[in-house]
Amino acid sequence: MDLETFAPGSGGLAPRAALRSDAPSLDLNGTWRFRLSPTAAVPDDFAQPDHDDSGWAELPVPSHWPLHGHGSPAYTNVVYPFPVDPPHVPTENPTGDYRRVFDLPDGWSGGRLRFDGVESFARVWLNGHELGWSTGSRLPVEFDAGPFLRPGRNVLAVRVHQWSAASYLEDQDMWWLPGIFRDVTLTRSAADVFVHAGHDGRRATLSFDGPGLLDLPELGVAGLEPGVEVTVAAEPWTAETPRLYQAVVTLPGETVRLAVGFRTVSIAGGVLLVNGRPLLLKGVNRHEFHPERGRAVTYETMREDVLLMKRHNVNAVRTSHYPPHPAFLDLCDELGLWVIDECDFETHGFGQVGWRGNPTDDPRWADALLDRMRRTVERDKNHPSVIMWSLGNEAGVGRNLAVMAGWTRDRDPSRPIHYEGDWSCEHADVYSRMYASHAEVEAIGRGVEDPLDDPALDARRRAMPFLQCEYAHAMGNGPGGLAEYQELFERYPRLAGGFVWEWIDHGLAHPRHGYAYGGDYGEPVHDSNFVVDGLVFPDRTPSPGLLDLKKAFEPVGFAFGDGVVTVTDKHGFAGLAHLTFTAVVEDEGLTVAEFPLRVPAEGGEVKLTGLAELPGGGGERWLTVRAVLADDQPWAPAGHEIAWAQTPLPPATGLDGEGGGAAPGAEGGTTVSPEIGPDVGAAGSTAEAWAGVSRAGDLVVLGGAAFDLATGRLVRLFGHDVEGPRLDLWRAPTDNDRYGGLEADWRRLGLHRLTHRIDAVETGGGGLTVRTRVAPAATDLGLRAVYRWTATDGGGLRLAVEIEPEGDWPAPVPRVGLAMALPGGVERVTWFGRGPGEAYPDTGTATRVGRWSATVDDLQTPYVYPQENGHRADVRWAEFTGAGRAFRVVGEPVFGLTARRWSTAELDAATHRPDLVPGDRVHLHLDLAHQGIGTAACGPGALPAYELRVRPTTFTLRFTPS
Ligand code: IPT
Repeated sequence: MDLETFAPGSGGLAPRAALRSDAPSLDLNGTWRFRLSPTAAVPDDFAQPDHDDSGWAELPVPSHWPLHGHGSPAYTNVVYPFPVDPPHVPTENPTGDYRRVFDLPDGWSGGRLRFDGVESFARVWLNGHELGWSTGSRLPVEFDAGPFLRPGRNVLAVRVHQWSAASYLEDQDMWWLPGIFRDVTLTRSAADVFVHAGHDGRRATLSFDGPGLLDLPELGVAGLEPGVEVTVAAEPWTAETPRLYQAVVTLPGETVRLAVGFRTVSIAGGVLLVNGRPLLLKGVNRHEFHPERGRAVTYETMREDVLLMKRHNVNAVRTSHYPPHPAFLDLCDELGLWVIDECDFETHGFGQVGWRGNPTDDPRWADALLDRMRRTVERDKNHPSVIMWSLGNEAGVGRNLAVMAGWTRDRDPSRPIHYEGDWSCEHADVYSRMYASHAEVEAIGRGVEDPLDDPALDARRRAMPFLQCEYAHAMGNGPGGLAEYQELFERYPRLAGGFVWEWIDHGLAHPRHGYAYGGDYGEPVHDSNFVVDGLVFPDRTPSPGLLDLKKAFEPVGFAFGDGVVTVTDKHGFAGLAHLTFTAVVEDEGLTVAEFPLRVPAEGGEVKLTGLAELPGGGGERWLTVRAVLADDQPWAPAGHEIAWAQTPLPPATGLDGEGGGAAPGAEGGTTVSPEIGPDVGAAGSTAEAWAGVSRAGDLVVLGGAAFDLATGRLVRLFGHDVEGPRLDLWRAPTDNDRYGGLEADWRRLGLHRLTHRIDAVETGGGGLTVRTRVAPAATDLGLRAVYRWTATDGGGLRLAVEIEPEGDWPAPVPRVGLAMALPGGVERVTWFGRGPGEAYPDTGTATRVGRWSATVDDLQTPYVYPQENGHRADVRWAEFTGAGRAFRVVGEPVFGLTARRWSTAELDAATHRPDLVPGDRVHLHLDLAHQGIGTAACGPGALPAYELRVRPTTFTLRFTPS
């Protein structure tokens, strides 16, 4: 049966461009009648116009039926959720029957029924006549409706099968979501036009193929005939300067309007060029996704994506792994993004069976694959934003690639062809890879990569520009290593940049789980949370990873020298004239001066004078320079920050410049008397007095604190019940720790179940010394940890923890720090250090030194799959307030700060956001160091410089009442 044939469809019309036409069209979206059957073996009498569907459900079109209570979604990444036996599909094949009655407007005749996207197999009837069937879920198909349309009432019936032979070609890493999920239209437009608009940096040319005559009034073009090229005085289109011109093509039965952008893509000397200038792609991979609607995204959602990308310095999109809704490309033209438009094609699951039977290399599938490529190119060929065609993703190698590439090259020689799955690049024009390490990217940048066996292919590939179609897997906490990749991309002209994997977490809104991922719908085969690996959370809130990406992608560079800042223009095309520059001087995070910087349009050195003479409040002095939009842009308002940098300055002369202390108006430690809890105070009156230390029953009292005499653990601090700081090496593994294998090493070592042996609790020398050995069971590895507590002026305490490893530690450790618990009444943290967001050794480049404040709740980064998060880096001091009390922790010189209302064990055990329930304590981590984040969930782990190895060290903090 058709469901199990290699053919792509039957009855569809030749593919053509998506165009804005004045021909009448009827929007058939809306509420349809719907019936779901468990198999395909259901009579098709429902297609008859008089069929009684009164007992059927209603379903919106466009939508996916599993998101409307019919069946459920299922997620797999690489593997097929059915046996690999092409072209056969399971008998259990959810089949959705759709009916829609519409009235034909008076005087209407002829037309085409257009489906912009149906997953995965659609058979279509109009008034009981079968028009044909189609596959290619993310591709349009049109059927000639003319002969079967009737005046007045018409009945459209569509049968959609979830599984078909075509499902083997659609093994993308995403939810399987059947249904009519894009628009359905009856249109009388039949036009097809291919506009060619080039620009070599000086000269623009215009021509087109198709019937009709073209006018472009703004450029004085009138009545241009097909096939005739004219030179015009057009400004170039670039993603930075998306200049569009409105053209009108008048055809016999209709007039179409196109937004024309003039640009030329070329490759010269192994460098990717646009309009003769090098192009650096600062890209993301975008799946279409909405947490309630799946891939049935609205215009508002598409626009939100483009705006968010533009606001975060993203300049390119790979439409992974299928052509997007056509309106998305209109938005890319209008607002400016470079696009790699990818065919709806992936056969990754054949990799599981040694690529046996891969459709890519089976001639029986050639028509289907060519059909997909044609429908991609024909639909999207007029978009200036589209600069490359991609044959698909992860489809292995084989002869059908030649068929797809050959046709494409012939049809559109103006755009290079991309395909990552064949590293020999036999059919591609650019060398593309995914998740290559920094070292390999550098070797490719220098042109010294390992050769291919075939010398001719090797020579060809060596002359190609290189891009990473996927890198920096943004799953959970991370990605680490962005800045280092960007540095390489900017250093070597052959490197044309890349596309971070991926834009959005595909977490589906779920009544119990918050956001669902693979397995939450009981799928027997699934890939868990690998579908949640985006730069924005499912609701499109930017994650810290997106903020870091914005920093890495900044199109302006700053370098500080002696009394100067050198500003570099890193735009490809736009220059700096649209930006204004400001500088601010802060003393311990409080502004002491703010002034404009005059930066030449092409960049250069700007003198900074008089900064040392500025009077100020004391403490660390920092200069921050910023580049912001001078005027409103269509994608962001004036004042929107594009780039920034910071440098420390010498502190103001003649004032207290000691870090960690003198915040104007916020420091008064010497006048505050230490408060010890009433219980301690009472016992204290009979205490045996030691030098600087006193004894109160089972407690040792020192400064404003009390310790358990037996364990040496802190129990009271400035009136708070606390559980004393003790050494901690564990963190709730990140996705990168987990999938990259570090978590398994750590659990094998037992780092999540350290024991703390107390060897001695000693008083003397005005302080308390607690000697311990911290070690997991069943191993001879351990750390000697000596806690030395001393009193400081004003009732405070200093803690120096000396750490001495024993044994041969085979792996990096998650963290080295101190964990303690505070009462739940602690609500807010104000700190001077890096912020406002989280930062780990190889992430958090978006954070800057300043004074920040947040509630404990707001310190959490709500990763869909709970994991280590929220660490604030390089904290000089932090003040904890709540329940009418306050105290400070001061670094000597800095520490890492994490505070949460659940323990690390609870965070570790949680699998969805709602699992995290606030308890009655605030769990505080004061860290010396963390293991880097990396991107080992898919790709390289943390670079060696960011690995945390245990070594002898001392970690010093002060606790002060305030
Ligand atoms: C790569 C896929 O192309 C992408 O779709 C996604 O699945 C990503 O992995 C992981 O999230 S392929 C992988 C084998 C490198």
